[in-house]
Amino acid sequence: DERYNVKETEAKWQKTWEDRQSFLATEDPSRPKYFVLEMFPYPSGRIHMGHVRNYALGDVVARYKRARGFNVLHPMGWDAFGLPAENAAIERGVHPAKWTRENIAAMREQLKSMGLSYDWSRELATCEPEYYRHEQKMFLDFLKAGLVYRKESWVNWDPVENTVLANEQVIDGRGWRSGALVEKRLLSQWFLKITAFADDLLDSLQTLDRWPERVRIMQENWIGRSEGARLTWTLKDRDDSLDIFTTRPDTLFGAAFLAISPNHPLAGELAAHNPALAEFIAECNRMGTSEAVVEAAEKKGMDTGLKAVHPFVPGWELPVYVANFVLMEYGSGAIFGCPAHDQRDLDFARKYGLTVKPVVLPADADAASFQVGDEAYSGDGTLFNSDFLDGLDVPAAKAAAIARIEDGKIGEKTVNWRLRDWGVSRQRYWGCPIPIIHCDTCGPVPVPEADLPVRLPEDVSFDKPGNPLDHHPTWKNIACPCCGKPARRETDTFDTFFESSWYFARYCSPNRADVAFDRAAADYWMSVDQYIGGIEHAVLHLLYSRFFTRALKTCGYLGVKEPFAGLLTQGMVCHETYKDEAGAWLYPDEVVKGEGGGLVHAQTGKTVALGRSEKMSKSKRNVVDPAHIIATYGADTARLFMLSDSPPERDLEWTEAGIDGAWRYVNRLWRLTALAVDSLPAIGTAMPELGEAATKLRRQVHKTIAAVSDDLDRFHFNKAVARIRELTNALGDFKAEDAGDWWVMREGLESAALLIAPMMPHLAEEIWLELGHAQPVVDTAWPLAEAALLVEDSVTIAVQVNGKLRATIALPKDCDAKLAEETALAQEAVIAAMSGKPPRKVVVVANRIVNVVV
Ligand code: ANZ
Ligand code: ZN
Repeated sequence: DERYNVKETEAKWQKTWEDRQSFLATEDPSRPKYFVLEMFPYPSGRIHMGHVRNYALGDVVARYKRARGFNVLHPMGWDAFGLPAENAAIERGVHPAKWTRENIAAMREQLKSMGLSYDWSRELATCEPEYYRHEQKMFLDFLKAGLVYRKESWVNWDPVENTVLANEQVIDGRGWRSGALVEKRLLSQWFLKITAFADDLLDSLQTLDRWPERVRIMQENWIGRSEGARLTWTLKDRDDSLDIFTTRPDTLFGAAFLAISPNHPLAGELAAHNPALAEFIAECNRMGTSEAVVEAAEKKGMDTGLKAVHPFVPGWELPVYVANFVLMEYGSGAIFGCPAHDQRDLDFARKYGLTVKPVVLPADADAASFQVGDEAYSGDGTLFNSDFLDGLDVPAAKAAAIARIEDGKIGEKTVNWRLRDWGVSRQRYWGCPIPIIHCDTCGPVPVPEADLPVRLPEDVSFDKPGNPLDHHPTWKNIACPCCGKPARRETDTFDTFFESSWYFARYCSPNRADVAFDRAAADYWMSVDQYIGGIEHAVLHLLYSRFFTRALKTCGYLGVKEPFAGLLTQGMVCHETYKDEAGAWLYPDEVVKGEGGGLVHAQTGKTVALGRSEKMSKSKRNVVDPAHIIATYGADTARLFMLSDSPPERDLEWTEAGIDGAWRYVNRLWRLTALAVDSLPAIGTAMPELGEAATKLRRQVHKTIAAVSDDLDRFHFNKAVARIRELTNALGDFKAEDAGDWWVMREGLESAALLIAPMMPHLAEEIWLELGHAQPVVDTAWPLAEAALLVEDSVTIAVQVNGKLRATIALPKDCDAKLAEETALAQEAVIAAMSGKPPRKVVVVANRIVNVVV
């Protein structure tokens, strides 16, 4: 009894596809194109299960679309700049370039062992000058187009290492290596004007109907369009005034205080003469001023002693606080607080003993008794306690308040965006150099295009903390392109999101040295038809890419503005967690079932505690190495399991039992074919008379074809797998006796081979070959279901041409005349009988006959 030799077989087919260049894509206007892309990996050194899932999903789509006649582009590359390479350099003395390139080589082999249908001739790595030179040019073009500017902005500063830290290097407010308390510093940095496209980035979300609703909402919230009003308050005993932004001008009569950001210029001015306030501001800054930090922190403030005068009520004076929850980067960095209708304001008011005066009455409440307790009321209702707004509903009151503000010329209706411009400067070595030269006379000067690329020097040392580009003896020094005097190169590099914001389009013409994109190729392939990747990129990467595509369109690089027409966000791969008696995490292969049935340590035999299933992560050790799985069971088994149990959007639970099941299935299907093959009729044998059982099986074959096609169209991969398994069971249970039975058996096995091919391409090829086909599955079209077999009742009817019987066809009982006519006219014998003439008349008698008159 032969066994399936998975190792040899998979290697053999991978080589065959490579030799035949099966996945080489070329622009071909005669076929519909399909660009399918998975998010490219960071070359950390080894693939993990998240990659396996992501790439298995993408490969099903690519192979399926290919079989359906699409001209498929399915490329792969490396998101190769970033901090881990620099850390490896610092910790282990390997150069980031060497580390990265070796990791790429290792991971490329791992991906190849998965049998993915990539066009490897289009591979790219973002750390190579052949790639990043184009983004330097883009940056300069964006600069010309007014989409780039320079501005002071805060960075994390490690006072012990004298270096800027990335956000992920700040742990609990301290430098990750020095342990020193991190400070904030202002640095001049480059910004991309993503806000220039805010409206369009928001509005166009409506057109992305093949994106998950959830992701569109996340983008919408991130862009954060707020309609409201800007309103100027006069300050008592001062000449200047204070501008605030509010989305609730209707609640103005419930105002209790004003508050400004600790970074507001007015706060700075007052602090100069007020040490207590200066200390409070310093405390706020230590805590961090990012939205996330502010959200989580306790709301605190300090009274400045200033009074602001209410815009509608002369003589009504309100205190002005500096408050830690007011962000300088939003609106105008100042607010009025209405405690009754805003939770933060309420918490603040309770803490500092301020008035809580409700002004919006909920529909079912009574004006005389309505009170606000611990919860602010932010819902709809009718205005009360509010002078000229009394009796209006909230939208009407907003409009009325704004009208009054505009009449009095103390402000106006405005729209505010949460979206900030994108700061792209990083004080890091392993990134793309920003192509700018700083001259004391001329200021920042773009590197002349002829001098691109600005290469990242590889002869750098990591002995000192900070950016090696700053310590490089010569690289920085360069003559100013404008005046020729000695000047300095910009030593900052781009945020690594920069590279991933356009890589997808580079795949259209990755080997063009002179331009980023061959315009004709980009016009042919873009947009990406299906993008697949993790939900963790649902905001930044996708938004930056959407912005970049628009900016590139503005500068004439591309013709489309949306990079990704379809998006699939996959769930995580999870595994149980284990801890030993001392509370240390254990790897799954350190844990076995003990004699009593409980879990024990494989070596020590000590009891192991089972924890809940969580996303596979090194920190909890609940990881299974794909390399090990592929080496043991083969790529097809791993791929099948990745697709089997859960829909792609959901989390997937990795289990031993699951992978065993997939492995057994691979072997079962192979054996089934091997056992049957000698009894099967030759390829192309005409269908004999079928018995009842054979007819029934044949129906199931065709129903499976139809249903699996439909499942794959909708990315219901787990359902598709389940149906193919059912079909396999039916074929396995079938007792073939006569010629008709074996004929259907062949049809069933062939269909199974073609249907599993997107999921298990190696096994599919092997079976297909075993069944006698010379042409591999990769070059074979997707099977089509016969419509007549999809309904339980079918009828055989005659087709006559000019009164002569030419064919009989099987049709669904009571099917519509159009299907009958189409099927009849498609019969070879009928076409021959018509000898090239068009039908003059086609008469369909339902369930009986089709008469063609020529
Ligand atoms: C008064 C008011 C009363 C507000 C009320 C809300 C409810 P979104 O929707 O996010 O745009 N705000 C304005 N600028 C701020 C800043 N720089 N930092 C922190 N908060 C700020 O939120 C707008 C609301 O957030 C504004 O409307 C303002 O508080 C506050 F019953 O004004 B509101
Ligand atoms: Zn100069």
